[in-house]
Order: sequence, then C-alpha cells, then structure tokens
Amino acid sequence: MKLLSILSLLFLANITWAQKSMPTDSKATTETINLYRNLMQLQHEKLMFGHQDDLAYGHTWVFEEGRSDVKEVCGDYPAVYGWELGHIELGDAYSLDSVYFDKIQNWIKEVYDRGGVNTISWHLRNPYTGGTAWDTSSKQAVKSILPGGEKHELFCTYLDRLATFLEELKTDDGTYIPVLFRPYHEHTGSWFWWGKNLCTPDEYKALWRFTVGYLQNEKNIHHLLYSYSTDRVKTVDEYLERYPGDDIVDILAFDLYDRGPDYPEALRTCAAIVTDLAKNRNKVATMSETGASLSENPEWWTKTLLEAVKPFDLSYVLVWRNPWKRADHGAFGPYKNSPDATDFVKFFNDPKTVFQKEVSKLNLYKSK
Ligand code: BMA
Repeated sequence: MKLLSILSLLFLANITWAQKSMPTDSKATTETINLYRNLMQLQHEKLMFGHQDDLAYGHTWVFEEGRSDVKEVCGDYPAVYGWELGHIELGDAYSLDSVYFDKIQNWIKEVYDRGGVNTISWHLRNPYTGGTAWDTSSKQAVKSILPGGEKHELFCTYLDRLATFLEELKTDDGTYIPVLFRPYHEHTGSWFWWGKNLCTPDEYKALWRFTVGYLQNEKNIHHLLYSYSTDRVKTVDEYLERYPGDDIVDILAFDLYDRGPDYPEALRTCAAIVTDLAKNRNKVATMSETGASLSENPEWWTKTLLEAVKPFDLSYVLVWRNPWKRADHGAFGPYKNSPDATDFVKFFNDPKTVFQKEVSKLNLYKSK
C-alpha cells in the first residue's frame, strides 16, 4: 500500500513537472509547447512507434493514398512519421528518395490532423564539394559554411529553401504544425560531411547554433522541436562531445542499427545514457532511427527491440524506410506477409507500444 502511494506520488510529480516544462525556443507556438510537454509526460508511460516515409511508399508500392505497410500488418498506422528533406536545398521538387516535397507537406498535415507526430531528417548535399551528404572528401565543408566561410552564402540559400518548406506547414486556419527537426545526425560517425572526422567539435556546435539562430531569428520559425541525434556511443562524454547546448536542444536522441549480436547491449548502453541525460536536463529522449535484417531475425520486434528498450523512458522508436526500389536496402518495417509480421503484431499488441489510434486520443497538441 505504502509503495503504491509512493509510486502514484512519483507519477503525479512526473505529470506536474512535464506540464510545466518549456521547449528551448522562447517564441515556440502554443501547439509546439503542448507537444513538448505531452511528449515529456508520455515518455514515462508509453513508447510510440514510428516509421520513416510510412505513408509515401512501401515494400511493393509507391504513392497510393491511404496505404501503409504497417497498417496492412497490424490494422493501425504508426504514431510517429519520419520524413526526409534531402535535396530541398537544391530547390528540387522531390527528395533524394524520389518523394515529392508537396506530397510530404500534405502527409505532415494529415498526420497532424490525426494527432500523430512528425519528425524531419535532412541528408543535405555537401555545399563545399557539391557532392552528396555522404561526400566526405574534404574536411573544409562545415568550416566553409559558417559565417565568414566561402560557402556561407550558398548555405544560407539552403536554409532559405528549408525554411520555405517549414513555413508552409500550416493548417487551413493558419496554425503552424509542430515538427521534430533532427539535423546533422549521426555525427559521432564519419560517413556524412558533418561527421566526427570532418570537423572539430566547435565547428559542429557552431553549425547547429547558426542553423537554429537563422531559422528562429531570420526566418521567424517557431514550430520546431530540435533533436540532437548521435549514432552508437559508449559513454556520456562521447554523447556530449559535440552537444551544442541545453539552450537549443529539446530532444536527446540516438540512432542505432542492429548489425550483430552486440546490438541489445549497445542499445541498453545508449538508452541508459540518453534517458539519464534527458531526465537530468528536462528533455525528451528518443531512439530516432533503428532497423535490422528482419528475415534473419523474425522475432526481432519483441525479443530484441522491445525487450531492450522496455525499461527505459523513451518517447518513441522509429524504424527506417521500406524502400520500393529494391537496390536501396531491405525493408526496416514490416509489410504484408513479411517474415516478421506475426511478431510485429505481438509488438503492436503490447500495452507499452502506442500507434495512431491511441495517439489520436492523447491530444498531444492540446494543453492538459
Ligand atoms: C539512408 C538510406 C538511403 C536514403 C537516405 C535518406 O539511410 O535509406 O537509401 O537515401 O537514408 O533517406
């Protein structure tokens, strides 16, 4: 009885605390503040499920209104949706994954209307070399786009185009739709031009600070929650080495793919680091990208992923895309009759996980 009352007091304290928290942008819109507070609260109880490009295409289809591989397996859409803006900086009509940006805007609105959560990643081209996000041929890229650098003006045009896309994320009555923005991710590795061996910690932090300042002050954008997202790390120091600051980051995140037997342990290490930091710094914690070879591991959803993350207060886990172009890579989500489909239904039915129908009832954009 005593233990129960202590637990309920702790639970109430979490709710009160969460509902008083503020995102870092002092001009954040009401819906953005509400989303932040509700994410803060929900992470103590539930785990939302997310899927990249879920509404855009799937294992064997592309651009079919209403379709979703996840829904075809478990009867419900995800709660969280990842969208990718690579090539928006070029002024192109569609992304590096061949998805039209105006369609992405419509899906973001649809998700918002249903009470789901949208998150945006950005594999932007290398402004220094003109190559892809994976062009790591020069260590000058980040330095060159900071104020005073030779590519600074070009980089500002990239941010201008990004800002135009974000500015258009409005409902019919003009309410801005909050999104979780996750730029310059996996920077603890060195496969993107903003990665660890390609710039100094100070340059990386300056890139973040310039980006946030530009979007907020020059572009007047105040419907973003900023997500700092490393790749696999082993220590708190490694996680924080390039952290741009509590004053501009709302969400502490990590990406971690299952590439072998050390995955559950690595996942527990990352989840412990990120959730502890989030608790102490009053932030939201997420697993912003994951995925596995599901044909080799058909019970991955419950036996590996859920088992490892269950003890931690993570807001969501998002699995990467189910590409329709076979050459890209395998599907990281389930699809109809996929080898992991039965296990995914168990994952869906677990009381811990949250999908679209449940998230709709939570009113994440309303004040509690
Ligand atoms: C990667 C892969 C690529 C894709 C990129 C951006 O992880 O899925 O095929 O172009 O993300 O979405």
